[in-house]
Amino acid sequence: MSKLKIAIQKSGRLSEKSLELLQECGIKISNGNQKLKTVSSNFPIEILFLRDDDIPQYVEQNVADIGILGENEVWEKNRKVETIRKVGFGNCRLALAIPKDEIYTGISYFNNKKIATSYPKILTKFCQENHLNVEIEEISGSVEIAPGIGLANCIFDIVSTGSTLLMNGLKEVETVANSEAVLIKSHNLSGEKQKILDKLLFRIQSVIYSHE
Ligand code: PRT
Ligand code: ZN
Repeated sequence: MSKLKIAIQKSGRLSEKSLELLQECGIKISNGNQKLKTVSSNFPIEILFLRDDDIPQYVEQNVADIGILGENEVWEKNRKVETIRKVGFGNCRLALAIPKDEIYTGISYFNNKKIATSYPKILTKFCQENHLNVEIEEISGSVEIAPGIGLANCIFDIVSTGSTLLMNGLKEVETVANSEAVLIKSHNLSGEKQKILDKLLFRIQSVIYSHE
């Protein structure tokens, strides 16, 4: 019998909750996330532990059949995958922030500004929709320090409590999107794998209801 391959984050903010969700679905997982992959002893599933950035590509290419990751990564990577449902954790927002002493004049404030971000595609789309002419500085991490070190005027990043912005002398002025962890699937699942997925989805549904 074939196994459904699920990709989850190896180590990061979504790792523990993703494993917990599977365990709450009654799926026994033995090896933790030290290995690259592991199988369940009581459900036809194989778990692949990956960087969240790579999950959309792997699902598009059928290396994994399904995956759990932040919807922000699904938008940014823009791969051919299907978003099935939210899974009840990982809530955050994508927001624009500026130095706290600046006077914010509305969205046109960003015209001709240099914005640092790890999400250039989402930001480009937002700027096009709002007819903003900006310069986007793509960096892979520690985006919040960019204005302080003179790399950019402002930032576009993930915010959850807002304390990182505060610590770096920034203030949030526009929320561009709300994101949370979602389950995605490949467009080419076999009938057999779809059946396993339906079973899993039924269990996920019950787990999420029981949390509400
Ligand atoms: O190694 P890998 O590539 O797998 O991990 P990663 O470092 O890219 O991702 P990770 O683990 O930081 O985040 C995984 C996913 O969690 C993100 O794609 C979001 O969908 C979700 N998420 C939820 C967050 C946050 N909350 C969050 N607060 N991702 C990042 N942050 C960061 C943010 O970038 C900023 O630096 O936390 C800081 C802000 O937090 P506050 O609470 O100070 O506002
Ligand atoms: Zn990542």
